[in-house]
Amino acid sequence: MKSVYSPKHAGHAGNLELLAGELLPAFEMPSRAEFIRARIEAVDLGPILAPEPFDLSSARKVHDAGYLDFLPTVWERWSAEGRGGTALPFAWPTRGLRGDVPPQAVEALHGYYSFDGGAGFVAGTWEAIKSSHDTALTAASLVNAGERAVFALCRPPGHHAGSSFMGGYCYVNNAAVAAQWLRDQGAGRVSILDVDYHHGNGTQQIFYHRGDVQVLNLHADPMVEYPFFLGHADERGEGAGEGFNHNYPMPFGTAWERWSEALEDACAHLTAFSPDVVVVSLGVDTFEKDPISKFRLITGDYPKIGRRIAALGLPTLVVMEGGYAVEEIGINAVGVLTGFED
Ligand code: SP5
Ligand code: ZN
Repeated sequence: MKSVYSPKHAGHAGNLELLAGELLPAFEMPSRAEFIRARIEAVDLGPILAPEPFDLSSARKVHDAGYLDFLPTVWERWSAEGRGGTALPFAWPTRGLRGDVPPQAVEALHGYYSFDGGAGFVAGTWEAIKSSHDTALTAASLVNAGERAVFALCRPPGHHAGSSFMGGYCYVNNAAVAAQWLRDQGAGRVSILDVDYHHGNGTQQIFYHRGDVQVLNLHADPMVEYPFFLGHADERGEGAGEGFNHNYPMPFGTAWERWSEALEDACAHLTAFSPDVVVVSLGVDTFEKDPISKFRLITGDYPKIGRRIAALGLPTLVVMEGGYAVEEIGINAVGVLTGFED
């Protein structure tokens, strides 16, 4: 299987996140992508290609213009205020406040376009975001050109980013942009299968009213786990999107037996939708040793995920999302990919 990777992810480094009452070094760190890259080479999965530059025209169809235009300016505006460290918001326009007036101050606009304190900026963040976007679209273009399955080693991840909000380490929703790009190239229907431990709230929000992109999400129950405010089983899509969103919230401690039943059900819905192409949002934070998560998948489970998805028999783009057990992220993520090679 071909992979796409850019070294520009590494400029997004040393940032902090606001997590459960503490300002901590972000769990989403550069070594994640390097461990995955090293594992691809170690198992000789296939060639690792550099991304081609893509314009933001498909991104503009899934993200608001004001939001997308803000992203490249954050660090510049933050540092122009004489600030260093990590640009992070600390105020958000919740219920009862004005959500229709974008403020001027950079830290306020950052809050306006965020749902948590988990999407900070340092000097290299925008370059990394753009390279991650290009990585997803380059991989999508290879699938569009006839490859059976391609891996986009995206960093930063994307599935928490919605049409006008960042959060949870995510800025541009790489999987959503890729799905839109594939539609723009002529795919009639696209399914996004999100197997990250956390609900892909951004992806769900982006396609919630659309019937051309089906969204299937397997994740920890948002009653007790981040992102908390979306991802319940009764969220089924609205309007033209009604019936095309499927959520599988699961309890802490979920292991392969229960998780794989949800995957089986999701695959049945996917097959019934009969998409032209599948986009997998691949998180391996379902792993038993993940430092911020509470599922119990083991290393041997990941190739089984790959084999099940490969058995759908559809052109597949695999987009990297989360996974924070850095030492094992390569073996687990690439384990899914090797499931396609059997
Ligand atoms: C892409 C992705 O996987 N983003 C995940 C963002 C998660 N952010 C908040 C996680 C809250 C975890 N709470 C437990 C703290 C353990 N010390
Ligand atoms: Zn996650």
